[in-house]
Amino acid sequence: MLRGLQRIGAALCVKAVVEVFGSALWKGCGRESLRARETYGQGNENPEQPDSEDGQIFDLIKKFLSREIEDQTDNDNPEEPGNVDGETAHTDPAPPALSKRGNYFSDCSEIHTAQTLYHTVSSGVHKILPVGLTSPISVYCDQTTDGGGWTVIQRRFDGSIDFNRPYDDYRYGFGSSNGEQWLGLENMYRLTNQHTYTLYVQLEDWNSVVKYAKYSSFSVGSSSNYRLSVGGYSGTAGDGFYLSSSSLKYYLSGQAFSARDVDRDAYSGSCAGDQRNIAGGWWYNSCCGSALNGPYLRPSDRTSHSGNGIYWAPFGGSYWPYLKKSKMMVRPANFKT
Ligand SMILES: [Ca+2]
Repeated sequence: MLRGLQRIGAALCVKAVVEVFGSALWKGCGRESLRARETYGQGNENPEQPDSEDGQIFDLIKKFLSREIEDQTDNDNPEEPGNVDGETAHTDPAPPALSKRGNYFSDCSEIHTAQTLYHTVSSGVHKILPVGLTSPISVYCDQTTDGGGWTVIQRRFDGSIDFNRPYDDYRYGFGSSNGEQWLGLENMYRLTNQHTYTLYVQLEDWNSVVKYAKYSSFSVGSSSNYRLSVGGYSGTAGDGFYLSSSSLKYYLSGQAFSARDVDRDAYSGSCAGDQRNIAGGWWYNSCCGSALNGPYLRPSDRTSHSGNGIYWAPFGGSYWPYLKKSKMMVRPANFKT
């Protein structure tokens, strides 16, 4: 906790300096695109450690949370057509090049820690700035499931966003942080390389049966192919990455990411491109026991040829092989609930 406070204090002291000496600089910070093209590959400086009293830190956290709440009134609306691909119609000038992570938390676990201090823990949309990005990204923070602190990286629940997209969309992200979303491989890479992260996959079928799969370690590799690294399954949904299965063709840890226009799977054809039962970008092998970015299929869509939808093979149930909701989210493995 002390280390967390020091980190948050460091972040907020820099913000305080900005507020005092450059409040006008905040005008452009209201909204940012999910896309990381402009920040991709750039590093960031860490703020200097402050020499703060706890009281000062708490006051600064309070100010920060007030700012976050104000920002939420300006969030993306998934029902606005212009926001479907994650872009916004906002016309404010681009954010100033402050290039200080100190103005933002690095993930939702830090926000949970700050909210806990003020008994204001709640789920919602925030902007975070993982190490390696120079512009903040908008994410949904799940602060209730399994102790909270989760940064959502994939979320589907109503089929409002089309997930049948080319590789570059998967690379830079699409959707909206308060709706259905794919956060983007580049953002996932930056996020999950800050610490050792845990992955929580929450799934729900059309009978409202909810199950989960939790992995003690999870990371997305760098831009060469965004390899999946995952281990330590526990949960109720079964291991959709097939980490302990004898079915090696479904073993997904270590696999590169493929999409309909980029084939990096181990199959002679293309799992994402020409398999009738599979669609959507994923870390395919040959091919998979899971594909959470598949087409959004409702029970009424079911035919003998409808194939897989949001697919997690070991989930089972009446509506196998497709699900109603999926949510993938990460938090540091050393997070204390
Ligand atoms: Ca192939």
